[in-house]
Amino acid sequence: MKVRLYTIPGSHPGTAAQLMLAHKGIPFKRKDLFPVLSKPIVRALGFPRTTVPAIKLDGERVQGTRPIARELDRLRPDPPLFPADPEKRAAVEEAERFGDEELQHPIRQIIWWAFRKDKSPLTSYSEGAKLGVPIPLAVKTAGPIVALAAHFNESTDENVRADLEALGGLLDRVDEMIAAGTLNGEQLSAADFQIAPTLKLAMTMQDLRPLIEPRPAGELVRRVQPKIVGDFPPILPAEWLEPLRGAATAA
Ligand SMILES: N[C@@H](CCC(=O)N[C@@H](CS)C(=O)NCC(=O)O)C(=O)O
Repeated sequence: MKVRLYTIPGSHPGTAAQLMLAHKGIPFKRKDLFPVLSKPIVRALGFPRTTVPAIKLDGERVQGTRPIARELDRLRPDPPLFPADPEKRAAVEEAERFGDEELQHPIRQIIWWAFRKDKSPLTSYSEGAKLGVPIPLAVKTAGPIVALAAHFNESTDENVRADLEALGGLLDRVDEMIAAGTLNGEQLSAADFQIAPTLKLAMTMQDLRPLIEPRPAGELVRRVQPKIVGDFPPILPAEWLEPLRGAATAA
């Protein structure tokens, strides 16, 4: 099988796709794209939308973490990405939907907000990236790309503050799904591969790492080991972190 994955360095859904391919033991070639520039490139490659991960499987195009999970299971059923039992499968699919639709975006919004304030940590996030240009040059000229990515993702003060207010509740949902055995169960599933990279991306931020690490959510990340690199020194206003820190102390 000839497999080519299009992604962006550090992309959490892009990492989810890589974890699922690895779970299936399917070798693949990865093409890293610049954020924002990825949008027209992915469309020019014939995919219907602008997002990564986008994948060509023997020339067939599949886009989005959830369609990719299903196509991989269809092409190579073993080891599965979903439980065979219908009730358990429904729970995993709901966890996967939650990861895709509710958890992915706030973390994306927070990280682009942070990069707009300080681009210097970008180098740490670009480790291992194959962008076709030297990383120091890419980082040096990243200003307009970062500004556009923050704009497209609506990484405003207001949104990021609201994201941080809601994050405690989202982490509680992850911990509940772990306690119920839907996540981090005996067999890892598409939902684990969906959610762990998003948590890992959040944990690259020193502001958020200590609030996630001690939770069951942190254990899931340690088990799945999503290969997202990066380290962002404290940048979020203490006042914005208060609701999250308060929730961690109460728990
Ligand atoms: N939620 C979808 C989309 C992922 C997504 O939004 N990826 C971002 C990078 S992390 C992207 O490609 N953004 C460019 C765009 O929105 O056009 C999935 O899980 O596949």
